Amino acid sequence: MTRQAVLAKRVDDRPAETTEIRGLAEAAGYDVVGEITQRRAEDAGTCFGGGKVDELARLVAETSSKAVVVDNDLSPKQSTALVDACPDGTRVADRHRVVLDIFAERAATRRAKLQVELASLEYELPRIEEEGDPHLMTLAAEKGTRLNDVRSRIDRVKRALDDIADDHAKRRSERHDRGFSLVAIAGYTNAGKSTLLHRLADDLSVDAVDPAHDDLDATASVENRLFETLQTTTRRGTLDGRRALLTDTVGLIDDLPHDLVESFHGTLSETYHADAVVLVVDASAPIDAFRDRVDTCRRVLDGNVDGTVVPALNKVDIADDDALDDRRDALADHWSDPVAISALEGSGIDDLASTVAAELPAVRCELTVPNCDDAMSLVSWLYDRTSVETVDYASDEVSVAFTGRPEIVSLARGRADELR
Ligand SMILES: Nc1nc2c(ncn2[C@@H]2O[C@H](COP(=O)(O)OP(=O)(O)OP(=O)(O)O)[C@@H](O)[C@H]2O)c(=O)[nH]1
Ligand SMILES: [Mg+2]
Repeated sequence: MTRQAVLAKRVDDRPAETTEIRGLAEAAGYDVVGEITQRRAEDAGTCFGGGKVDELARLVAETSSKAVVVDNDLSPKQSTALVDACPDGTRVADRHRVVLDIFAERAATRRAKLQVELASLEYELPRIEEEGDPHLMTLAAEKGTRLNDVRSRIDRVKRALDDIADDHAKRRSERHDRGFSLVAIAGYTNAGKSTLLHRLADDLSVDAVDPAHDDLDATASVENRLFETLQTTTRRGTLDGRRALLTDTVGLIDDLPHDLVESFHGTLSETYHADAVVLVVDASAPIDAFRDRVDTCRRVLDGNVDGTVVPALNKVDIADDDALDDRRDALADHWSDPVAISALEGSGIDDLASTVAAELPAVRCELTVPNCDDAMSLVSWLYDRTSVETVDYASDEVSVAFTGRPEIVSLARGRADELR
């Protein structure tokens, strides 16, 4: 069901750009029928100036809108003031609330649901503290109960999430043990992460590889809509002959409140602990927006990522050469030598795959063992976990050359020693 909404945005100085908040409002299911913007210092009580608030209220009434979507984070007091100024029944949602609404609507897995619930509870807590008339005893008592309910629910949700987070660390190490390198595809929302996942993934279904895990059967849907992806999706891929599991992650966004980022620790931890991170940036974004987005990615990734970050300048099919040079320069402050790609059309993908593959931990090894049944089972074990280059069978010996993750290579050496 679409609900009509008016956008409102206040900026201190720069021009008031509303494309992104419009995208967020639409992703949250609103039909945007009008907007007001204002360039002025923040009013502590109402965010906007008094005249602007009146103008906003009139526009809401004229367009019979049911909601106001504000591209600023409102304090509880500002929120209440805007609700009071607008016609009865108008919902006022700030940027933070809109992002929460989108996440709540789309969260599909238990983990994503818990994460959104946690972020929502943490958003509500200071608002409940603020609301009501404290000198009315009954209200104060009710408020006290609600606050306690919310606080204890926050504790329960955190504990449930901690248990799930442990599963993730275990899952990563199981995947490493099976010879897979882990590659995360990260970046700003709508940059083309899911499109890239489809490009890099093998046709092979992953279910056969790892049926026990819930991130494998979800499809990574591609849509020109912000936050299309709200849970990690993993596919098997072969990068320059290397076995990898590629994980598509939830997009980042400017001004995302810290607790919301925290609450998506599940998706961020896939990025933080991957062997390599492909950072997808949209080269077709206007240069100012491009810089802001790169900065947002830098803040989230810097100092947190174990693996190497490989930047990919995506959507080169719709960016001209001059624009690309500018984007490359803007990126160079943080990440140099991006691979230019079009995830949509497929250009640059092989180059990206080999750049990523070169960053994955790998050791080449040659083993020779006596020709016996156990040698055959060692060879098939290696086929399952490494990329095997050659196998030479002689009457009394078998030689195999392969490249694999260091821990797999040392296990293989141990097995070979047992056969000799
Ligand atoms: N022209 C062009 N469009 C692209 C390219 N890659 C992706 N797109 C489009 O960009 C939009 C977003 O693509 P997605 O792959 O869903 O982006 P995402 O980063 O996964 O987005 P979220 O999951 O919402 O964060 C879609 O309309 C894609 O078709 C590209 O290389 N060129
Ligand atoms: Mg996506």
